[in-house]
Amino acid sequence: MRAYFYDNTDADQRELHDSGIPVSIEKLNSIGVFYRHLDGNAEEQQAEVEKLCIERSYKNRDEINISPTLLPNYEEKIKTFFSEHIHEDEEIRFIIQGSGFFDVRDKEDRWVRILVEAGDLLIVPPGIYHRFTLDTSNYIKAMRLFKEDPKWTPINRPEADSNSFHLDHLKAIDASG
Ligand code: KMT
Ligand code: NI
Repeated sequence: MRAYFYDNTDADQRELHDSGIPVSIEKLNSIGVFYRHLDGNAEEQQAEVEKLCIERSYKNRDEINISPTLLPNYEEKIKTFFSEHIHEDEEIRFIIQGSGFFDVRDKEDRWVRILVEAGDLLIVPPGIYHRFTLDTSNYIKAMRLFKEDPKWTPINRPEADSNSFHLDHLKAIDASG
């Protein structure tokens, strides 16, 4: 995992877009984003995932392979993933193979780019504006975890500006200083 401010250039979304200004894990935590790397082999990592599911009451999960050949409706999906959106549920993503970028908005509405790789686990809070893209390797396999039944519908910007989950998120990160 590596996090930094996005450089906002017009280059392809799959490029690094590294502004050269790093973002710390503490800063991610202050906007409600949590990160862990799960050590060990696949079995040990899976045991950690099970523990987290119990601690945070997650009941459902799926696995997704994202690449031009593996994901049905790839072009359309990749556009949807990269449209700035929120969800009304917390999202956990565990990266099994490959890599990609989650971009999340900070308190000042700047994009923070988070490079995730195999073994990385990210918790994205409800109501935060974010988006996802593959990097130039064009492949990621991720486990997506859900508290209840998968609630897929992303709510895009600007419709979500007045969404109560988004407003609650803004309040929560403001209170965290
Ligand atoms: C999202 O919310 O954009 C996603 O779940 C992207 C796919 S998970 C790597
Ligand atoms: Ni999302």
